[in-house]
Amino acid sequence: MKDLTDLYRGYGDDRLPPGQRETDRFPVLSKSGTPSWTPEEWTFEVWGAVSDPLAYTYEEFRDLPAETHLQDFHCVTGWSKFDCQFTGVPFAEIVDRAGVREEAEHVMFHSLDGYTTDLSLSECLEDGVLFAYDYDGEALPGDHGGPLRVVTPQKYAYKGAKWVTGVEFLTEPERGYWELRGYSDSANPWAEERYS
Ligand SMILES: Nc1nc2c(c(=O)[nH]1)N[C@H]1C(S)=C(S)[C@@H](COP(=O)(O)O)O[C@H]1N2
Ligand SMILES: [Mo]
Repeated sequence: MKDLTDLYRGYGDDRLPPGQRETDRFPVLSKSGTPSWTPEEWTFEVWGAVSDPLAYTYEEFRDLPAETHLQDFHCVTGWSKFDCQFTGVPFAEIVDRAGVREEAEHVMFHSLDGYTTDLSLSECLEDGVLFAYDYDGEALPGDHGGPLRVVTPQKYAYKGAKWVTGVEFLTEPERGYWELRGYSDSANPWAEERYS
């Protein structure tokens, strides 16, 4: 297991970002409820500025090299949950497999509920960005984005798309669902980048 709970040291003095309170619960936050979705009908696709577009079934995805991380989770609405154990495929693994082209700069995550969120490619390659399918050693619950979600411990959690169905590599920045509606594009919790 990789312990990333000291990742905050690169951003600030305190593990708890300013203006956040710690909770032991794991609240659910979704723009429009939990879509019904089973691993059997799920495919995960990678397209855009790549030389090898990818498509995986859930089984195939679970066979990719994976890591288990201990990491913190910060919601822009003010709660933080420490010590979340996520297992999944590091973003960099997908970049390698898709042969992401040199001109790719930005990334858009797409989800079953129509949610999107964006990050720069370099931010996605930071330690801790995972396509996670297990939480605390068990299949990720549907409310929390199962069968597959993204986690971004260095960002507010709206950067982590639940029910993720694909990743699009872009040659120029574009903004996702909340980013278009006033939330910060950079979303650094230690700089309290909540709104833009
Ligand atoms: N597909 C999808 N992903 C999403 C959201 C959403 O509404 N749809 N909400 C985001 C927000 S605002 C947060 S805080 C986290 C919440 O994750 P949780 O419900 O597991 O706590 O998911 C993010 N990912
Ligand atoms: Mo959020």
